[in-house]
Amino acid sequence: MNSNENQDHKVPKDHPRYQSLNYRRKIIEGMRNLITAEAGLIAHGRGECFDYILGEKTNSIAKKAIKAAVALLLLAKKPVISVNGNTAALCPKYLIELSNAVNAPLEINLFYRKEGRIGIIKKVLENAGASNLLGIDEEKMVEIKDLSSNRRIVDPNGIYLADVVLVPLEDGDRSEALKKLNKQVIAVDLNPLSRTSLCADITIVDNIVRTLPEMIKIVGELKKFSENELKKIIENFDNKKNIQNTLDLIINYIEKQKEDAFEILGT
Ligand code: PTJ
Repeated sequence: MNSNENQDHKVPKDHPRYQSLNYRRKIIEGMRNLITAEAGLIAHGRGECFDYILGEKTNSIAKKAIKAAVALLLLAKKPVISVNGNTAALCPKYLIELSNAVNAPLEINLFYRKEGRIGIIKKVLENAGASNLLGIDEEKMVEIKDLSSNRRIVDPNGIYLADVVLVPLEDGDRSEALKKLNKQVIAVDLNPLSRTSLCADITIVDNIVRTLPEMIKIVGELKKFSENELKKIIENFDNKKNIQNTLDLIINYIEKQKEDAFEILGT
């Protein structure tokens, strides 16, 4: 990247939307460095829009899903965390921390398999401290059934064998294919209406940059729980109800924003 481009994306720390602009910068730089797909910018923008109407914070509904997700990961025999370009660009260190905390390897799994992307994402994760990454050795990869996108290409020791898969920022088809293979799916998706959100076993409607640190914190709490206590958390979790509650939260948030806007407009 040349110095002009660097300057273009420098965000002043006192900017009221510093954090949001900083994550944008990471996605843009990620695209220039081949970490993020071009479409990753559009996906990020869609996510920002949903985050906006969720109040840009991890609400109590998302926290319930996070707790159930952590319980499921701790109970899993072969959990795997799927990594795409956006997550690698936004929060590589948190991915590694969660992977270590719940003993779930990271598997690079891309929708857009542009040449060189896997190697570059591997480097990003390794520079952030990862080891034993899956999804790297192209020659050893296998395919999962009923899926025509590139996400069908999986590691024979990872997603292929996994009982629980954490899929952040997905694109629909794969979650359905994983479900058909009797795997349990945990989705992190700011859009509560996406196909991924609606077909996952546990849907965390939240921004991945906030979800991962929250998950890591909850692992610390739930690690002391017995197997039965963890099972109880999952039994008491109702994904359908949680998504309905999220939609109600969005409706209420927009109603409130409408009132506030009318006040500003003086009507
Ligand atoms: O790196 P690749 O090649 O694997 O491609 C990754 C993308 C994200 C480009 C690919 O999976 C894709 O096109 O995804 P979609 O269909 O755009 O879906 C992404 C979903 O993630 C959308 O529902 C967004 O609202 C949501 N999303 C975007 N940013 C975030 C997010 N959810 C949580 N946290 C975010 N930061």
